[in-house]
Amino acid sequence: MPLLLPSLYPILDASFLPAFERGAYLTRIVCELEDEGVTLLQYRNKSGDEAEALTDAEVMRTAATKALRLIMNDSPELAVRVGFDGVHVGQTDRSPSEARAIVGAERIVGVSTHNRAQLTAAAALPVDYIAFGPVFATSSKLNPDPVVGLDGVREARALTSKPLVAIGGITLENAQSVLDAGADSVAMISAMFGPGKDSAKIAKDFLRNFR
Ligand code: TZP
Ligand code: MG
Repeated sequence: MPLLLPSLYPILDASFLPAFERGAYLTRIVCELEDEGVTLLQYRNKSGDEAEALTDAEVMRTAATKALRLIMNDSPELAVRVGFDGVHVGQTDRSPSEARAIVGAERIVGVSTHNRAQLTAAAALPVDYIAFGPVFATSSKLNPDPVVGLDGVREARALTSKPLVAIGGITLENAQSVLDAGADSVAMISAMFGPGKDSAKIAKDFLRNFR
């Protein structure tokens, strides 16, 4: 059965986690997002070591119920080890087929794509969803691929019937245009997390408008 993607797919980047009382913050954010109706959440750590990712992920797994599906970025091994519900791999990580072999049939496997060739290739792979972007300019990724724009999302939609996640520069303000272009779900990092951001309130406002 195809995965039913929620309209909102927050990605919690470890760079936004506080140095002080990190575990308490993680527990609170996971519980608050779940209370607001978030059902899919990715953990992404591009700077810490494996021990840090493992510790964070264990806190998240303990805080979340099974109603909130937790996705590990990059590492299928870590996803299995901490009991996450899936893994998200990029073009330079393990291949989706390798990831699938590691996490098994029941867990979610998602893949990042950035152009038409990657998207078409991904459509034939054992993935539950395809992420496509950056839709708009982003500062959350080092050396991002060229922006695909709303036209890119429309083209992606026409090229695959797999669940489609749009990513890159998406905010509460432009989300409608991205969903209208055919995305099933929007992933957001910097629009949801970071200094001064009330992530739970942003999730609530989003889901009130776009559920
Ligand atoms: N892949 C394509 S764009 C991007 C990733 C991981 C970063 C998205 O972050 P933001 O802050 O929502 O633009
Ligand atoms: Mg990756």
